[in-house]
Amino acid sequence: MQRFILSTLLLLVLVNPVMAVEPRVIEVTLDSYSITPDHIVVKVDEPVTLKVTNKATLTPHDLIIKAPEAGIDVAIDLHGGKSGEVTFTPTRTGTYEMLCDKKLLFFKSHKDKGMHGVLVVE
Ligand SMILES: [Cu+2]
Repeated sequence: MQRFILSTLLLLVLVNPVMAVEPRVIEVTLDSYSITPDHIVVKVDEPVTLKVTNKATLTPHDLIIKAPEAGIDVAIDLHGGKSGEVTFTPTRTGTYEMLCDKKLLFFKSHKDKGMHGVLVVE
């Protein structure tokens, strides 16, 4: 009987939705000059991990999403071939710009060359 109670308690803990806080993992690839996917949809109050890889051989790229009002403050700077990740929980619905803000001297910015997209929180 005690064993039954213990296993019932364990089951309750396991199915408790409050315990289910594993972030959703989304893979993002940076390249010269693209962000893939360039349209990411996440849910408000759902933790999300962005695993970001810079596929370019030499060119450094970064991923910037600045929306502190929505709990989002992403800035990952990656040398060619490197990966990094960031975890956050969006707190407000909306559409937020993501981009690479690199720019070399008088050349066009990476954003202008195509490295931009949107993070949609719904
Ligand atoms: Cu870039």
